[in-house]
Amino acid sequence: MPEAYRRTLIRQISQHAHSEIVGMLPEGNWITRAPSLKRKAALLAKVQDEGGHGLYLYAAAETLGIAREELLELLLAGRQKYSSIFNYPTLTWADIGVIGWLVDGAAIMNQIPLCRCSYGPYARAMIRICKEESFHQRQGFEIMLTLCRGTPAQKAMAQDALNRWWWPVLMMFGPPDQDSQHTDTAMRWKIKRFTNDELRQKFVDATVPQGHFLGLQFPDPELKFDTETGHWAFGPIDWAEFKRVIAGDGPCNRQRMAQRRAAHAAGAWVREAALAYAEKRRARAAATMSVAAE
Ligand code: BYC
Repeated sequence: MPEAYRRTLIRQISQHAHSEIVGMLPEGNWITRAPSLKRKAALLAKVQDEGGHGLYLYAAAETLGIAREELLELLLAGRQKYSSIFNYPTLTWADIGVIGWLVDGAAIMNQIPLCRCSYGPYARAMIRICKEESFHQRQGFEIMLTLCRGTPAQKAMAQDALNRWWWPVLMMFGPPDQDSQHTDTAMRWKIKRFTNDELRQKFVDATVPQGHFLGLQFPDPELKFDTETGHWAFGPIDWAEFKRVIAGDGPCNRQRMAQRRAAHAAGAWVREAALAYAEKRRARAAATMSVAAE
């Protein structure tokens, strides 16, 4: 395998894995405050799914010859990125609806093509992840539908969440094509199948009618359907904000990393116990083998 291809895959897959793990935090914030038992059970399952996605992806990265421990150290040392979107706060229950509807919706748009990427272990992990993300997207849309059909205060809460999340969600697809460092090679190597701007446009085209169905307004005065191109045209994205967030200066970057570091430290005894148990099993199996050989 060419070294540059391997390094590109490790970079993308590990950042993707970190995003899944850090992505558990904003939603985890609402598990104890979900408005009903049904909502709580669904949210709990969704957050657990994200943890599982992180594990499949770390396992896919390990096939490239790097250990999960090393990748986690890079994340915790701030030397590898995770998605910009998880540095925004979840202020109300409607944010949980918007995360499912838009963040998981954007994730699906980006990840479906990855099911056909040139590296098998990544592509195979993506197949199951995409199935689960599609359930997540629906649960988010259903939360939004309930709020939008509810009281005026609930509808206002849904609108406020859309206003705060819309632009950061568009940034999830990465910088515009002319500023994207990795797109050309990743497309040539068939890791990426579409450019950042192509996926962003597909997402806007799919999502705007859904928002209108909910009776919501997008916080973009320039959003309009272009009959010539057949696409929804949208206003300029604040790329300075994106750069600030990925450089570590978003609204919640410090909090997210502090929570991850604390969770990692608190889990040390579990990792140690698992290793000790594996060592005991290995020693027991070796002893049984040597008795059998005698
Ligand atoms: N946030 O050359 P570019 C999810 C970085 S969804 C932070 O275009 P590339 C989930 C980029 O890494 C989110 N950083 O890069 C959903 C590069 O920096 P480095 C995770 C970003 O790789 C719901 C630099 O900017 N999804 O997990 O060709 C619930 C230049 O960018 C971002 C994935 O990771 C960003 N938004 O394209 C729970 C999908 N955008 O590495 C979880 C797989 C760009 O040189 N990844 N950067 O330091 C991809 O498809 C591609 O890596 C990207 C970026 C489209 C994200």
